[in-house]
Amino acid sequence: MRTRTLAIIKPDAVRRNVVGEIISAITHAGFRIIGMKLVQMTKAQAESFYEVHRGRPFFEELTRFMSSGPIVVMVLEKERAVEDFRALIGATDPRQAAPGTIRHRFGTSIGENAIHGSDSPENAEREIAFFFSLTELVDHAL
Ligand code: IDP
Ligand code: MG
Repeated sequence: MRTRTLAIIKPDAVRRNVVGEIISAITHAGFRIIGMKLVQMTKAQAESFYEVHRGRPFFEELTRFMSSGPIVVMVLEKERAVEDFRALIGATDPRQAAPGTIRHRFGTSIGENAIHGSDSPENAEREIAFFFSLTELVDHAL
């Protein structure tokens, strides 16, 4: 069964002009893009998106960074989308991420790690609804 996940190309990667290379890696890995937009979150929106991390020592740095510039938000579809996308992006800290993963290739630090991927199907649904309405998602089966 095809499932969905939310991907975000983070402000560091947009600033470094590697959006095209990252999208290429994603589509070559077999994901279908069914929604995509370029947006800039406000600080309050970033705090809401990362609500689960409120209280963590890096919450302020994370939400400041995620609202610091444009991001590319995508809804991706694939068999086991959540698990396979987490494998494609690699460990949170780019130095720990396996060679070939997106964070290894494009991340620069644990905070500025180039890309986000939902960590469970439940969180994927919440995160997709945070950025997209139903009419903004295409149906490749049609
Ligand atoms: P994940 O993105 O791999 O799921 P989480 O632990 O959920 O990692 O953290 C969310 C995001 O918060 C990370 O992708 C990273 O950008 C940032 N982050 C996590 N830990 C740190 C830290 O120790 N310092 C700065 N930023 C961090
Ligand atoms: Mg996480």
